[in-house]
Amino acid sequence: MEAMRILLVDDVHLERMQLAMRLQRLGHVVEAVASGKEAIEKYPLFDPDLVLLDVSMPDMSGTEVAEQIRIKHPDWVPIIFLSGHDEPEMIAKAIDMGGDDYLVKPVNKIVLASKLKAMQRIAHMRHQLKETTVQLEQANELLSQQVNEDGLTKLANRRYLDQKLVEFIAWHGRHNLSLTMIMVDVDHFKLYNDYYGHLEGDRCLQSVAKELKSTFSRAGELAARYGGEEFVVLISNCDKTRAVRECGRLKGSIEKLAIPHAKSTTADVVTISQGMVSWMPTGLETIENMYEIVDKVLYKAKEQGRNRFVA
Ligand code: GH3
Ligand code: MG
Ligand code: MG
Ligand code: MG
Repeated sequence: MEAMRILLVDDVHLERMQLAMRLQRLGHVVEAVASGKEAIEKYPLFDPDLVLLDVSMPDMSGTEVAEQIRIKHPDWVPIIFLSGHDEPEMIAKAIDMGGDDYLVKPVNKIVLASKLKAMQRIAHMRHQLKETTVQLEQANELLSQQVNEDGLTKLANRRYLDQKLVEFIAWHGRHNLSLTMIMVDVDHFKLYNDYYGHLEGDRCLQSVAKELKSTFSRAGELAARYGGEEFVVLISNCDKTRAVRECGRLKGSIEKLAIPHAKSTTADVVTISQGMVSWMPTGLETIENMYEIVDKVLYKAKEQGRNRFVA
């Protein structure tokens, strides 16, 4: 069993020193204080596994101290009361006030050692519980990140995009601001896959996604994987003039990646087509509406020859 951190509280100097020494000899780390006030101050700093608490002290009784500790620190650390009295009523009251056990002074060596052993078990369980809680929190964090992330490209996924689009529509509607939505589709991607293989296709999508992410990384901008080789960009508080600029910028930066595409009839590198809408939401639009509209605009860009954007 591991050593415990024991906070010992007793107003009588000699008793305190003797008990502290015995506890240390048993291998524990002891912080010994003389009053309830000191105990309450030391408690959070020392972070004990066990509190040994004298019942009768002049400034503040042990039961009052226990009560305070229980209120301030809901994480349950065992408290053993120490007292010269062994009346059943005293014992009952001490337990009622938040104590876990009661030792009568002078404390018998064997009784002390075995009660400490019992408390060690509790300390051990508390430590394990803490560890498990930390692990659970970490797993939870990872999970909530993964829930919103596309596995291949690490962009926001469709689920997250849908959620943000709902929020954006409502927010821009309320504030009378324009919202821009761009749908991006990789040109001749089926031919790319057929010629270079699916794995190379995945790498191509990752490169395009990375470029999207760095192009739209400011506050109020979101790049997400809509599905397959299609992506959606949302830009908050962005009118058509700026949106046109953004589309042009993206068109250029994807071309500049210079990913060879031997089978494209549009260019000899991978290109994208974009459909863009900028509008002042009424707040009543559904996301399905908006995807449908922007998809139709994208289709125009495809029809007009690809590697372009249509607004
Ligand atoms: P267009 O220029 O008209 O967009 O033609 P396209 O070939 O890009 O469009 P189409 O919809 O015919 O083909 C899209 C292809 O994208 C088909 C599908 O296999 C591929 N694809 C979708 N998701 C993935 C993926 O995660 N990885 C890879 N490698 N390919 C994917
Ligand atoms: Mg006392
Ligand atoms: Mg497509
Ligand atoms: Mg395509």
